[in-house]
Amino acid sequence: MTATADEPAPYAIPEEFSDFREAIRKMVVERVAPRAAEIDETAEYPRDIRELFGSHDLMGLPFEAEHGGTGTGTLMLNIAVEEVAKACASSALILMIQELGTLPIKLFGTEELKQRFLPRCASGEWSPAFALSEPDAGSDPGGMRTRAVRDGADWVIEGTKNWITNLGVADFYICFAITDPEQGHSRGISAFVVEAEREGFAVGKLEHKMGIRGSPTGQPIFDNVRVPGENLIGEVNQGFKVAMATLDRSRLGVAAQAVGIAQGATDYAAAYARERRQFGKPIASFQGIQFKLADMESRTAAARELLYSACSKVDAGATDMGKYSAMAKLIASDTAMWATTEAVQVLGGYGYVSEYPVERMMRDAKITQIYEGTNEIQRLVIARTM
Ligand code: COS
Repeated sequence: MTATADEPAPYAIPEEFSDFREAIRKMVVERVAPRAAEIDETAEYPRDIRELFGSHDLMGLPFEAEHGGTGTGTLMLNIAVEEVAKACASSALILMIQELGTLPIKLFGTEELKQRFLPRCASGEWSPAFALSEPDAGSDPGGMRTRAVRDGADWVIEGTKNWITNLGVADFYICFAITDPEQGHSRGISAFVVEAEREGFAVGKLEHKMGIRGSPTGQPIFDNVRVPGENLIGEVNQGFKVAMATLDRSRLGVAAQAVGIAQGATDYAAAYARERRQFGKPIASFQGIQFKLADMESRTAAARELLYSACSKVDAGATDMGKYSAMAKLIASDTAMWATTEAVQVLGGYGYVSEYPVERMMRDAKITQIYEGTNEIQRLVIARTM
């Protein structure tokens, strides 16, 4: 079904989605939440959580049934991301990257590429990475330096990417490279699949990060990596559009992660305020705390409404999905940063120490305002449509 920008995008959550959400909630409370503090502290990629997601069919959420997925669409995927992020943002990123790193193939790849990569991602066996940014090309990926040169039927890729999620964990990297320097800024770029075992590929510097510490981020190095012509995604020199069309959809994952973090912090602060007594009463009985909690709950609910409605735009193929996903990402991430900061305030001194989860949530929230396009870039994307 294709919808235009003018059509409203009412979303309804089908009963099977609600049932699935309940099952995910239970799994998160029992299996993910107890691991969250440790994942943050050790900064180790949680392979056990990835296996858990695989065994509960979560890794299949980004994919169509014909490629081994659940075929349940964007709304269900992001409901799952939100539920996981309530307890552990690093674990939510496992699902988000499964979507971000495969969308280029889903949207633009040949059937051969789809069959080669998507089913093994849907089962959870493989995980991808999306390699667009570079040390000198963040908000402006059109200024990238990585080059790919044709050599017979192959392409040879040379360059270094930066801030790449899943570095060292990914089985393959979607690498964007300039294939025609004559075309100028943001043009003449192509997208390739580069398997991690290809000669010349190396795992470079890994970052020490403020948040999402259970997810490895860093510099993949492509030192004259040779890939066959079949690894080109979409048409040659059309890679910038592959990247933009991907981000138009994947930014909803960041929005969902942010809504989850905001709700997780709100729920924790509310429960704490009912237990914590000062001046002889639970602090939840003070209006100063009540107002904070009411605002946190309301703003998070508003962000969720925008997220779900943007997801239904993507599922309906609406022409203004990019604008809506940018708006959802902007509002949800600002809400997450604000709500987690308020949660720390509600907990006071306890909020500031790692024995309680809200300081981790506050650190995790910050990246949602930055990655998959800073919120300044989201405003630019939105303003261009007005
Ligand atoms: N979908 C499809 N095509 C798109 C598009 C979209 N959403 N947005 C732009 N394009 C196309 C344009 O139509 C243009 O095509 P033509 O060559 O046929 O004219 C081409 O891409 C270049 O577009 P434009 O000139 O608008 O590119 P800019 O360099 O001005 O960049 C922004 C635009 C700022 C939107 C882009 O650089 C951006 O999204 N930056 C943020 C990157 C980001 O999110 N990084 C995070 C990394 S992933 S963690």
